[in-house]
Amino acid sequence: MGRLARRQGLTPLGQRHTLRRVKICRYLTADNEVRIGLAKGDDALLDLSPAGIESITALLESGDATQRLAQLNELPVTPLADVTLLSPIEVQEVWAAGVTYLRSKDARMEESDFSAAAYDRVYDAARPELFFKSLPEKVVACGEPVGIRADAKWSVPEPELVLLMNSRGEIAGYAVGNDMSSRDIEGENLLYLPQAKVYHRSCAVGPWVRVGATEKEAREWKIDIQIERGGETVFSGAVSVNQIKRSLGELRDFLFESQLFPFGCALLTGTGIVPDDDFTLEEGDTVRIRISGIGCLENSVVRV
Ligand code: DO4
Ligand code: MG
Repeated sequence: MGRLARRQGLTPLGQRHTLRRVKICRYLTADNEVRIGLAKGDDALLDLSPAGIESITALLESGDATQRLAQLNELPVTPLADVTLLSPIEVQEVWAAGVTYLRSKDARMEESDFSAAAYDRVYDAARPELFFKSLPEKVVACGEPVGIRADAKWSVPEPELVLLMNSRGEIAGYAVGNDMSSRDIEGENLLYLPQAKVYHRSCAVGPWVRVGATEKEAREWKIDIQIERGGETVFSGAVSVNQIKRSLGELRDFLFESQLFPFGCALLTGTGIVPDDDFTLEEGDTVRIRISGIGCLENSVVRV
């Protein structure tokens, strides 16, 4: 929990979670109603609205999400095929950490002589790189297209573990994220980072939020990515979350330092997978990112 949150009288809960492998999502019913669902097997959801659970934010804020979900029974079952999955980011600012894996540092040092020293330095520095990534309403859901900038020549997806934190800074959920990036713009000058990272359709998160997992458990997950073009896989890669240099708690602590997030916030934790330098995304590609403990985020690519 950050200093400011403590000063505002927000207290940590310190609940022990008892349930395992609990995944929730936000979805739209056939009648266009937004609901929160609990995954039931691979192809169905339990509608949580009769239990009074109407937002992911409130559930994560309660600090006892897994306990509450464990006590539920007799909920309506909805086939996944009958709903539209929405982004789980309701009202949270979305931030991102950078250069948290060795692969990311190396790729960025190769991409730019001009900025190489900055990346080298931040990888080993006490303070991590943290940048603002997206307003909540701009986050792209699973199944919607992510964007490549029309004025960029070198665009890549960045498959990342996302931390969902409540206002007290508790890591209450985990999701799959894509920090879309324009590498030529970023490489030209570090001061262009916001343009390389923050543009229309540049951030995708979802569809699942895994609750009740510890950091130790999250570090055992594997992230993998597959990019398809015209029915062929043109890039695939994988990394273990455990290869991240910093602890997740450390990233959270820096983000919450001298900062308040009244509704909590989301943090993409950096990429450990970077395609070779001759690879760029094209319009029409499909990007599929999986994290073993969470699920799969799939998006097509459109030029914006
Ligand atoms: O400064 C560059 C951004 C790095 C980044 O987004 C990452 O490592 O994932
Ligand atoms: Mg990134």
